[in-house]
This record gives sequence, C-alpha cells and structure tokens, in this order.
Amino acid sequence: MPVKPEFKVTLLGAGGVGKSALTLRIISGVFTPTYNPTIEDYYRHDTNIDGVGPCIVEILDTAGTEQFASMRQLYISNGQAFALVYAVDDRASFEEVKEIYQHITESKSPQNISVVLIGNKCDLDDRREVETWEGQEAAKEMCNSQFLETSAKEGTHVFKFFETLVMCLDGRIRSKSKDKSLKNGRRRDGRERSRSQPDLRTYSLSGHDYYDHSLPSAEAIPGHTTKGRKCAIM
Ligand SMILES: Nc1nc2c(ncn2[C@@H]2O[C@H](COP(=O)(O)OP(=O)(O)O)[C@@H](O)[C@H]2O)c(=O)[nH]1
Ligand SMILES: [Mg+2]
Repeated sequence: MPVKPEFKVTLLGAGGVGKSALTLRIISGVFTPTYNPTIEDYYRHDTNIDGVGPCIVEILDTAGTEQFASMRQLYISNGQAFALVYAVDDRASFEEVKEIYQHITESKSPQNISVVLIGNKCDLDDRREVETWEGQEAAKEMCNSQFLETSAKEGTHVFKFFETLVMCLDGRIRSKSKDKSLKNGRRRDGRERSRSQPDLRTYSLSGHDYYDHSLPSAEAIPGHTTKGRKCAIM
C-alpha cells in the first residue's frame, strides 16, 4: 500500500475566536456552542483532499495567544502550515493574527511556510468589527496568503479552508521536491487522481488519550454522533 503523505496544520489565534470549533467541524462535522478554553489538542486526521489525494493531516489546535505565549516559538518552529484565525466580531483578535504572522516570519522565511488567514464567525454579520476587505488586505500583506471567512457554527467554508491549507502546503512541498511524477500529471504515489468522498476516519492523540472518530463526518452524513473523548495536554 502506498505511504500516505503527512501534513502538519497548526491553528493559531486569540482565545475564543473559534479554533477548536473549526477543528471539531473538520474532524467530526459538529458544532458545540460551549466554550472550553483549550490548552492543546492534537488530531491525526486520515482524509482525502481533492487534488492531493489520501493523506494524513496532523491538526494542532492551540490555546489562545495569551495562554500559549510560552509555547508560541515551539508551535511556530514545528509548524508547516498555519491557519491564522480571528473572529470577525472581535477587532483585537484581528490585530493579534497580524502580530502572530510577524512572529512566524521572524523565525521562518515566507517561502517555507503556508498560511491561510481565517475570519471566523462570519454568521455574526450584525456584530461585525472587521470588514471582509480588511481581511483581504491583511492576507495580501501576509505574502499574498489565502483568505477565507468561515463560520464553524454554520459550516461555511470550513472544509474549504482546511483543503486550501493542505493544498498550499502540498504545492509548496511538491515544488520544492521537483517531483518528476507531477510533470506527468500524476500524484506522487503514481495513482490517478480521485474525486471520491473524503475518508473522514479521524484519530486524535492528546497526551496518553486518544479519540476514535471512526464514524463518518456529519458533513458527509448529516446528523451523526461522534464517540471518543478529548483531553488537553497539561
Ligand atoms: N456564532 C459563532 N460562534 C462561534 C463560531 N465558532 C466558534 N464559536 C463560539 O465561540 C466560542 C469560542 O470558540 P472556541 O472554538 O472554543 O474558540 P478557541 O478558543 O479559539 O478555540 C464558543 O462559544 C463557540 O461556540 C462561529 O463560527 N460562529
Ligand atoms: Mg480552543
């Protein structure tokens, strides 16, 4: 069996902007309205991204900026692709993602990172403090990063943001490795591209505990329930 490529995705941003909600949407398709400040959650997500194919994505859902200051450097140096998340109803969180981007570029060159800027909570349009054009401008200043407004609550653009980030990362790795198979229009494992539904089995490792999200995502099959438990690394 061909070895699946592995990608690392790290979500960074202020506390309360919806990093965990977006992560849970991606891995299990559900939205939880409660707020449990994250310390750190780590997921191994077995998925199938259109244009990339079957792959494993490690998702690191971090604590808010104020909690993770001491961990920031570690997240940045270990990260490959970053989702910089702010909430459209929270201008301070928008300023924070710009600062985080500065921190990233202090230790990594823009050519060696993939960034997607995310304006989450776009369902809260009536409470908006950051306009869409401001997000677009900020993304341009972040070395022309991709920009998306999402709603973890309504599921808007959630999988798209995940897909975009993995595709950016895959594209960067491919162009670096100058994979000859690409020239033949084939995937790295030599098989034809597939447009099949994602395999949304998800495994989460967090400290000594794990999830077994072997159920399909609600985005594929609406109304499913997820089993497993979550534990933050202390
Ligand atoms: N209206 C709305 N609320 C959201 C959305 N995403 C997250 N939330 C809520 O915002 C709060 C913080 O979310 P959470 O994911 O824990 O934020 P984190 O600290 O960045 O991980 C929770 O009460 C969520 O239910 C969204 O897209 N829309
Ligand atoms: Mg969280």
